[in-house]
Amino acid sequence: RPEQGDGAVVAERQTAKVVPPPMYQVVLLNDDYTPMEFVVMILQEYFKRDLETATQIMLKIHHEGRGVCGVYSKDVAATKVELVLAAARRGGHPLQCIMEAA
Ligand code: NFA
Repeated sequence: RPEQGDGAVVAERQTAKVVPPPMYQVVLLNDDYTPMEFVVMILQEYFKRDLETATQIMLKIHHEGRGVCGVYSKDVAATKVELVLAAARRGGHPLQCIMEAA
């Protein structure tokens, strides 16, 4: 960073220096026991999806085995996984939730 004789720092054009933070997908996995309505509720409550979108994501998980609920920074994704797993255990459901690099 260039400096002048009087100590003033001169602004310099910034080139290809700002890198975005790594992002993580939060993924729900299908199982045979968790009720569909519970999964829809989880998607609305913890991933801020409206009823129609939550239902579409739930059905995708049901049919394809897994589905992305949202993409977040590492800390936010990790917190969502913990909150979803805690809610599932409270409800007595085996629902699994994981995070993976996006
Ligand atoms: N497969 C579950 C059922 O038939 C529903 C489900 C959907 C579970 C998405 C987990 C994730 N009750």
